[in-house]
Amino acid sequence: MKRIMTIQDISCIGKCSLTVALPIISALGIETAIVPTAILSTHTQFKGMTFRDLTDDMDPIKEHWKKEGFRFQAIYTGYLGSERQIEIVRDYVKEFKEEDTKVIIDPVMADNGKLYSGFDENFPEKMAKLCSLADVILPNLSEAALLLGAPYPGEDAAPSETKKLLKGLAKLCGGIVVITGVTLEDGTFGFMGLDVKSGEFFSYGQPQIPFRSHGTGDIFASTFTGALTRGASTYDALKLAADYVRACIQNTYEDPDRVNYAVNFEAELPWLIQEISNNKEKFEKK
Ligand code: PXL
Repeated sequence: MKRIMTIQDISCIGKCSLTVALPIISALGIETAIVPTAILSTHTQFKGMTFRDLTDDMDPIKEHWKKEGFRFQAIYTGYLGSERQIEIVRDYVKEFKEEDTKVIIDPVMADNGKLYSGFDENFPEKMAKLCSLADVILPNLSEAALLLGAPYPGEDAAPSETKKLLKGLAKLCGGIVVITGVTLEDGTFGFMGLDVKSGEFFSYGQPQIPFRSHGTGDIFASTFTGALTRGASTYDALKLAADYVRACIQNTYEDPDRVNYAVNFEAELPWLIQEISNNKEKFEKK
C-alpha cells in the first residue's frame, strides 16, 4: 500500500489539518502516516484555545522511522507552528525524499490578508524558503502575497493579478505553483496554476457558493495529495480536490444546523470514493 507522510497540527475541534487529512487520504485508499506538530483544543479562529507544542517529538519520530526504514510516496505539510518546525520539516524531506517521492507544501499561515494568530512577521519568509523543496505548492491569495512580500490583492483579485503572483511564486518553487480560491476570467471560482518547467498556465472554476469556512484549504490539499499519490495527473488531482471541496461547501450551505467554523466533509466522503471508483482510468493506483 502506498504511504503519505503528513506533517501538521491536531486541532481537536475545527475539522482542519490532521483531522481532515487522515480520513480523506485514508478514504482514497492510501496509508496516512502523521507527524503531529501541536495539539490545539480548537483551530485558531476561536479565542482562548490551548496549544501544546510537539516540536520536541518531531526529531525522535524522524529518527525512529529512519531506523525502521519506512518509505513514503509523498510528504505533505500543512500548518506548522514555528520557524523551528519549518527547519525540522527540511530534515524530514532530506531524509525521506526519494526519486519518486512527491513533496507537497501547503504554506498555511493566512486568510483574508491576515496572518493567523501566533505567527510573527518573519514566518512567511521562512515558509517561502521551504517552498523551494516542493514539487507542488498550494497557497491561497493571502499566502501567495505573503510568500512574495507583495501587497494582498483582496479575495476578488483580478485574474491578471493572480497570474502575476503565480509568476512570482515560480521564483520560489520550480515545480507546480497553484493559487486556490481565486476568481477566473469567466467569473467562476476555483484555482489557477503554473507549471514552472513548461511555462503553461492552467485553471479550473465553478460558480461560487456564498459560504466560507476554515478547513477548506486543508480538505483541498489532502484530496489533491491523495489523488496525485494514487497516480492521477496533477490537473485531474487538482480538479477532484476542487469538486470535492465544492460538494462539502454546498452540503454545509444547505444544512440548517451548519456551523461557521467547519464544513460537512464527512457527508461527502461517499461522493469522493464513488468519483474515484467511477473514473478508474484517471485515479487508478499506478
Ligand atoms: O485550516 C488551516 C489551519 C490549520 N491549523 C490550525 C489553524 C488553521 C486555520 O486557522 O488555526 C491550527
